[in-house]
Amino acid sequence: MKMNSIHSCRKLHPKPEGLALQYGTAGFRTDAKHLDHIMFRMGLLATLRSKKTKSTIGVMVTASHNPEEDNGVKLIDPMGEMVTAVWEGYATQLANTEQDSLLKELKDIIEKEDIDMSEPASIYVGKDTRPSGASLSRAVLDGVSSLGGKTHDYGLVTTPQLHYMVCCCNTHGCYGSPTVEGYYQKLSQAFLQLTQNASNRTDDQKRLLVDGANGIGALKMREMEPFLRSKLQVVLSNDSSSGKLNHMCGADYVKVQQKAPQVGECCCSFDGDADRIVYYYTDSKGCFHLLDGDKIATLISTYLKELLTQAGLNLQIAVVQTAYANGSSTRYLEDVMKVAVCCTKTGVKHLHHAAQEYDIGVYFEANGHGTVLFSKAAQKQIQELVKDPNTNDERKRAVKLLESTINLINQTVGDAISDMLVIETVLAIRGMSVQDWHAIYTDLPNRQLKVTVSDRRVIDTTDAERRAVTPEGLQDAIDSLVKKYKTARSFVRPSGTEDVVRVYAEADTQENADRLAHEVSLAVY
Ligand code: NG1
Ligand code: ZN
Repeated sequence: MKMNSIHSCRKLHPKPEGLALQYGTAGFRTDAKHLDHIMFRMGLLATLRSKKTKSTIGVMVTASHNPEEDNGVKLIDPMGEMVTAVWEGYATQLANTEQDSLLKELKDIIEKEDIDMSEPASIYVGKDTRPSGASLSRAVLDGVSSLGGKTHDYGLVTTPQLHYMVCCCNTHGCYGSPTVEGYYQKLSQAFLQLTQNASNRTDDQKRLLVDGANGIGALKMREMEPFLRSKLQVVLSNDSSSGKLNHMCGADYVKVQQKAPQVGECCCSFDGDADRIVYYYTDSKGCFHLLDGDKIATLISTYLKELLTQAGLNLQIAVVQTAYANGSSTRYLEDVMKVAVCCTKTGVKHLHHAAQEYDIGVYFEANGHGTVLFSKAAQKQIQELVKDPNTNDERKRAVKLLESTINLINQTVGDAISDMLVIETVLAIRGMSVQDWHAIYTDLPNRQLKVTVSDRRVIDTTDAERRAVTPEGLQDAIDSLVKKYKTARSFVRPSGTEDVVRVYAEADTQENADRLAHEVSLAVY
């Protein structure tokens, strides 16, 4: 065990005294200036997690949709999932321990988890395109080597690519090959196979404007394009390293500002680490129309439900949403589609776990982060039906489409590139335009605002964050404001990634949604 080397190495990554950070909705996230010691310590923790699980663990250096000056880090568990809540707790403890107690804190975790330090450790590291990424990922690598772990530095990759790679490694290639090329091959093969079923697509239908948020998604889309053999013509914008990451572009900008950074009939935007996607278009009158995570969940679950019926498979499908899901989407899914809908707290780890409870769990946050999970049993039934010689042609076609769709989906985490290919496939197979898709249901006008308060943690929530428990009186105030409007709903919650309180409101008109959001913001102060 090389614990002694920590003594010397830790001096290179000192913790500023008194600085306390928390492992939030998606890891640590703050101004990159404050993160050097966090990265080193997450390298240490990932090594312990690897020894404990006897598996490869991922460490992704990214701050997703946050401004370019920020950065962050999150750990990826063996199956490509987010690390467990207990280890999130260790991460916070280790991050906030003052320099002279670092070794003691590590020993505590080793003891509590009964970790055999003679086990080998293997860590996959990746980063997005932020300028701070290079030195911060070096700090992670330093942390791993301090405990004698082995690293594979993938350099610039999207967050979902690193999740995919970790899963491939720990399933010994069953999920695919753990290389960026393996990822492109797996997804493109499935996409080409699926779009063969929609041979009459016009060139216009194959053309898609992609806003890369000036981030890693643009870079990786360019790498992937040749694999798609012109079956999708991607026109990239905000793809330069000179443009500022997430600035006036990207999925978060489009969703929250409800504005298009590019004008066209069929556009989509990735976020800074390419794990989120939203679609939109501008109509002939110049009006902007958004197709967010709720619309994506509706499109995909409708397609899968139809295939299940055609294949004669009795598998339970459900959609998992959060409080931010537009009320119209929930109503459409439950009342028209007759699909079970479940609501969890914000943060993909919550949605992911809820989706694992079903044969097929489609989960999407309204902001466009999501994927589809197929249970092992469901995948087995689908594979067996493909091979069954007694399956008639109609059933066989449906079940083969299901099988290829599974290969097209990155089941480890929401993935902008994979989701984009799934959406393009569904639109092609169903012969739908983005306008047809938009018309499935009409969103309730809504508004999201950020409020800065001295301590956002005074707000505590319940009921999947839809009601505030503290401070006293806040929920009553929200309730009485909501009552003034028709088909209205509003809630507040502290953000887990920024130092703000988020306010959400929806109502019968945009003016009323804006007014309600503003009034609720004033109640938060
Ligand atoms: P916070 O900052 O906790 O609201 C945001 C998003 C989440 C999730 C995380 C991780 C909203 C309202 N919140 O979390 O959905 O994507 O970032 O990136 O969009
Ligand atoms: Zn992201």
